[in-house]
Amino acid sequence: MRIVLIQPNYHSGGAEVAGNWSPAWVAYLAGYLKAKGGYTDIRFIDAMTDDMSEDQLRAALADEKPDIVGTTANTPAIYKAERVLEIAREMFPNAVTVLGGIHGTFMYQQVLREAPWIDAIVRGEGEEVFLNLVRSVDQGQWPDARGQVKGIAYGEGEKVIATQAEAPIRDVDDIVADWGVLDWKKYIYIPTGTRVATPNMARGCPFTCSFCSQWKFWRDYRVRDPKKVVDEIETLVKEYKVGFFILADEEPTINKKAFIAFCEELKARKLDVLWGINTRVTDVLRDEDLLPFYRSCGLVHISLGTEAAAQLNLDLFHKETTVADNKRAIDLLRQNGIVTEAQFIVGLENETVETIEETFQLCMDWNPDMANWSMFTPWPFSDLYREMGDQVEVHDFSQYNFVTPIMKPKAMERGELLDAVMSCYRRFYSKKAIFSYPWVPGDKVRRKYLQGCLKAYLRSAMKRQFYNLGKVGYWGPHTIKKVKFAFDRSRKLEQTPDEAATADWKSASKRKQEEIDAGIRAYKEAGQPLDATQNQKAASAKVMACGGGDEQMSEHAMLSAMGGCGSGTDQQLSEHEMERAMKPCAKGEEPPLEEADARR
Ligand code: B12
Ligand code: SF4
Repeated sequence: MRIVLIQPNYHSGGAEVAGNWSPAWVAYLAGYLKAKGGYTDIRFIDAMTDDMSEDQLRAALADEKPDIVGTTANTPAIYKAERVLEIAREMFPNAVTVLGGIHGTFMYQQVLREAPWIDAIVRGEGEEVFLNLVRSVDQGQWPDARGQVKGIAYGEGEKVIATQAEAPIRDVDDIVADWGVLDWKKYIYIPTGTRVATPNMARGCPFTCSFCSQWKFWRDYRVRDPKKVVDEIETLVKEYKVGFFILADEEPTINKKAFIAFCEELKARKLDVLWGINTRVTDVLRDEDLLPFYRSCGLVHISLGTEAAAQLNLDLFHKETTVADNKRAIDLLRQNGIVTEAQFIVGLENETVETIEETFQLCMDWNPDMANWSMFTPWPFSDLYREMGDQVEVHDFSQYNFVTPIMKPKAMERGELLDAVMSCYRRFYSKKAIFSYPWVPGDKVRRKYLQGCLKAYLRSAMKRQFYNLGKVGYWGPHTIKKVKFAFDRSRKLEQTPDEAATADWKSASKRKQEEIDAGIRAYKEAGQPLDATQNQKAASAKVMACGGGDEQMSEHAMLSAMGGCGSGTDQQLSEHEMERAMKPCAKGEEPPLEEADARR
């Protein structure tokens, strides 16, 4: 069985400008197929890093003779991914073509209609589903028995069939990556000048930010054994000479115990590696005393989802943080020698030149080391889309990339929005380049790192790759009117993923919400308090249903959140937690957590 995996050649001048990134999906799928299925003949073509034309891809594929060709797609890469599999179909009509990743997971109906040459879409977490699909092909049961492979979607005549969703992998320690499938010399991170990887410690997120798709994708929050993750990192460092990694996790710090155990283990092994994470402001505040320890373990870069300067938008995004929290978190990180990166989302309907300027001024006041301004991007499968979908005019998904203004604010042209964002970057980084990065006192590692980041930015700006500036024809404020985003207006959203299509796609928070609803109904019907078990279920349900805040809750509530769906624990909850759990959660409403803590 030969399996060929391909990273489609999609570029958009955002996060990628920091270097060439090694794709984790390939390593995790390859590792699982080998360990669990004994499938060892796995090849990888990185058309993105090698910036391959279609002819080059054909040439690379020519000698492969694959039985299965798999590719990946987030939303903007979808058309490139479809094309990759079309080429594979033309070249190897008998090979089974498979698509995985977030976009197809939710948009499988549309994708299968526009790309009927795709034999199967693997929905959600890929390892177990892909293994079963590969086995089915290997055992000659494909395509007749494909309906028995859980977690896939495929076309049958005019119909699109989605098989029952596969459960998220319970024992995540079964997931062992094989990073050896990559050609490591390609993957260099510019800020450190070393090889870079994105290993995965935790999957999923217990929060439910309305603009985000990740918590839905992974469904349950699960954490791998920190020791095993460090084993993986040790292999990355010693065997593949990786000098920098970013945890690919959505939320690596929410399970404080696991994160501390991870740091301790990493420190004990004395690996020569620096690393970074994306996390939430609230976790930084929670771990104020631990920040020096984190830094001593090599954690040099924290990217914070500060998202919006205006409290209004923080509430809209269900971020459950405040503007004041954001400033304090950045101060704490700076004091502890950790590079801080603040991320802002701009370009909502109410955006104006003035609000962007306000965001900028606030950012200057917070004074992070780095900042980025992403264009609000309305994933059709996000919750926020339900509220604002009718305002979305552009359905050319190739431009859903955080750097293109998909939404046009009422009072701004798209070119103006891009210009306002570029003005933020220009002013922010010129000031940093002159007054900050060369003078970072004492800390050589941090200084070198920041100068490396600046180099990466400048390099992509010079090549006009940053934010696709060359492609759209932006050369400064005088070109605002000439900027062309060249949206393909013929692209339509065929349908938003409907409830029926995703009925069995239950994220932990959705299931918990159902439990709460059932609990409340039972309470109302019975006209009396619930028994202990019912109470407990409702309380653990509450942890996730509100979209966060649980890290300030009791250890007990935290444990139930970590247990994922319905696992619960047998500990009793305080009366107050019960009450709070039973209270229906209005949008944006924060439960009175401090009060609960004070009582305890
Ligand atoms: C690392 C990363 C990158 C790296 C990518 C490295 C690489 N080549 O893979 C870099 C920095 C280059 C990058 C760039 C971009 N990224 Co990015 N990135 C991430 C990040 C942080 C982690 C992804 C990851 O490795 N996860 C771990 C792996 C194991 O998970 P996975 O990729 O989902 O794969 C699993 C399944 O999806 C499935 N699967 C995936 N592919 C396949 C294929 C087959 C055949 C099968 C069977 C299964 C399968 O199986 C895997 C194992 O379970 C995520 C956020 C997050 N925390 O997840 C954002 C994220 C994926 N990025 C995102 C975006 C938008 C972008 C950019 C457009 C931003 C920009 N303008 O720069 C570009 C697009 C670049 C491109 N060509 O795709 C979005 C996608 C959202 C969406 N709805 O599509 C995310 C989710 C961030 C977010 N907050 O929304 N990114
Ligand atoms: S904290 Fe919010 S934005 Fe971040 S991964 Fe979780 S749900 Fe998405």
